[in-house]
Amino acid sequence: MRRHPGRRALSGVLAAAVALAAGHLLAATTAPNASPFLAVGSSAIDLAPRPLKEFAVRQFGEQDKTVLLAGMAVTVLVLAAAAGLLSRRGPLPGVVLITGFGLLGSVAAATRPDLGPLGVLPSLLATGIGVLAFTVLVRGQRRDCGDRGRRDFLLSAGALGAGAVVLGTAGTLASSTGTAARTADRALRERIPPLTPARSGTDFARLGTPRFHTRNADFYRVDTALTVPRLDAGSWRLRVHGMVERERDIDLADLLRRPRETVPITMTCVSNEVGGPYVSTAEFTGVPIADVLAEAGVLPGAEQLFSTSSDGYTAGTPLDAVTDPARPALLAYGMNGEPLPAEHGYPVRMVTSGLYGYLSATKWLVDLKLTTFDEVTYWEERGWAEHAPIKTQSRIDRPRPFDALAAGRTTVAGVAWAQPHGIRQVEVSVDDGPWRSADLSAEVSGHTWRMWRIEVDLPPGGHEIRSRATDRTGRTQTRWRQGTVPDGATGHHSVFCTARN
Ligand SMILES: Nc1nc2c(c(=O)[nH]1)N[C@H]1C(S)=C(S)[C@@H](COP(=O)(O)O)O[C@H]1N2
Ligand SMILES: [Mo]
Repeated sequence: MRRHPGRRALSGVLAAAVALAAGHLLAATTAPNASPFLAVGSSAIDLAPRPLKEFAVRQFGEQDKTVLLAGMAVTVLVLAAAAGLLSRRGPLPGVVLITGFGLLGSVAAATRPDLGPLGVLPSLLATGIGVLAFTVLVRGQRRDCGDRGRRDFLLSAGALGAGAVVLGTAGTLASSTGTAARTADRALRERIPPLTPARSGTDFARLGTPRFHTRNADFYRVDTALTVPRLDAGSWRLRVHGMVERERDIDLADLLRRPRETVPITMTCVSNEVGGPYVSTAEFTGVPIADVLAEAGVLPGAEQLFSTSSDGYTAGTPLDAVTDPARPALLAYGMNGEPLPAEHGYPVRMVTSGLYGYLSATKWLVDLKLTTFDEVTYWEERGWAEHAPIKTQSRIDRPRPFDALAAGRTTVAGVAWAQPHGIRQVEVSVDDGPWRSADLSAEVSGHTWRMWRIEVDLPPGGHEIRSRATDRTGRTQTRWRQGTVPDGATGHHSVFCTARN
């Protein structure tokens, strides 16, 4: 084996791969997030310092999790190959590395909020299999270095490689199917009215604005979940407790029996940069949160509705927002005429008009606790604000940045939002010239976005077009540039383009 560095490196890689795959499969049959690979990934997400997180979101957008997993895979395989190379005199270096990985996975799994103590089992199994596979490969090599040794090595390496692929694929398939509770799901579908078609004039999609309703598949997605939680509608329960007179324990049948509301709401993420894509609109169906709270009887002194998801994410919504009769705040189970897609919180999530999603829109909701603001939430621990009303914003969708246009008259169009108040006016300025008022789309409600368009005259040359919105309280979007931390970005969106003769 001393003379075969390539085989040693490959042994390390194969042992690591088969170990991770075995852990992944065992986890898939119980709790998918207990997969050592995913547990470490989830912990990395939770432990990442804020600047790193922002960088990842900015650089990779919704692909950030794929990039993380790919980076982890490369790191593990490179280290495993290195440990294999070091194992010249025997398997010890590789065994140490694999055990180290195993410990890392166990610690990560043991500290995940959504996993019980059994969550470490997949990591322990993976460690055992990894150590065994590596030892067998390295030891087998020491016995025979000739052609037979070569053949034996290729055989066992091939078997291990194939085993890793089969186990890993089986694990991924098993965790994505899950147990479907057909009856509960059918009851859910029956309670959701078909999507109300948007009235004409509510968007300028032909000019490049979004359509009024964002399709579920196109709705922006932001969450900390490395694998999408797949909850079973039949066994879903929501606990309502804390500062209440009567604790409640609600199941889906109970929720579906209650009076429901169907309303379009525009959701916005606090991480949306000026001009960014994290804003979408859907018609949500659900039960007013206030109804459930009234039933539980909120005790005096409660300030915050502290919500927890099945995967341990927490958010704190100011109580006055969810009990404000002027704005929808729902335990939502329907989205655009369908049950919530798994990515958007199936079977039940919160949606609150006028607050950024991180503190008002918990997906995969399982627990509501009435507390004071002393109880600190996931994003607050990471430096985001305790209160975060959505800031009035406008975005230019046409022209696109750096478009080359024909000089002369051209249409500028975009979208603006100011939930829960709504948009009163959008103005556009070219090259810091006077602000001119744009035409607005038909208003649906203050809880939804509004599209705008205007004709401008562009002489040949480079131009900067900027927009600003004024909400129904009369407040105009500030030009002052501020980043997304701690409570949402401000500033005008501006687009540079060139006009040619
Ligand atoms: N369980 C859970 N709910 C969550 C989050 C999360 O990470 N986990 N992210 C929140 C954030 S930051 C936003 S902006 C919205 C996004 O909802 P969407 O992905 O359906 O658009 O969900 C909120 N609810
Ligand atoms: Mo967000």
